[in-house]
Amino acid sequence: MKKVITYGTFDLLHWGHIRLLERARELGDHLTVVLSTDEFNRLKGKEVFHKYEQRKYLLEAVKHVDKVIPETTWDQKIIDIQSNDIDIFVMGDDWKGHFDFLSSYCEVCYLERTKNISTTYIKQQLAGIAQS
Ligand code: C2G
Repeated sequence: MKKVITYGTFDLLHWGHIRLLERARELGDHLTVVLSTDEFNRLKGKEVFHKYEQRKYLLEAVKHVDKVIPETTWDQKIIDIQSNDIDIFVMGDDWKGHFDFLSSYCEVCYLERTKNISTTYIKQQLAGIAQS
């Protein structure tokens, strides 16, 4: 079984996220999503709309996702890869180069980020509607 792993906040889950998850899952037979906790998002400087349990619930309903575990620090990736017998680490290419060091432990794959959609864009559009 070829096991894939990816990381993220996945707030206000949208089709750019789903396309990433779909393509990541297609690289193997099992996809683990390591989901940023609310505390870790504060460290990342991200203000989330949906809390961790809600984001986890949404991701677990996605057919491409097999397992969801928490991301609490920047430094857990090697342990996650080793303890979950991961073959491929996947991120969107906005992270290109940042995780190349993981190639000592597994294949590292950056997938093209989906254009014209982001959680920030959704929030901005909704804020505009609310003000109009
Ligand atoms: N993504 C994408 N296309 C978009 C938006 C996001 O492909 N339009 C991808 C990102 O590249 C990332 C994943 O979806 O691989 C999750 O995106 P975020 O929730 O924004 O994750 P991020 O805050 O980048 O967290 O340790 C790594 C961090 O936890 C990554």
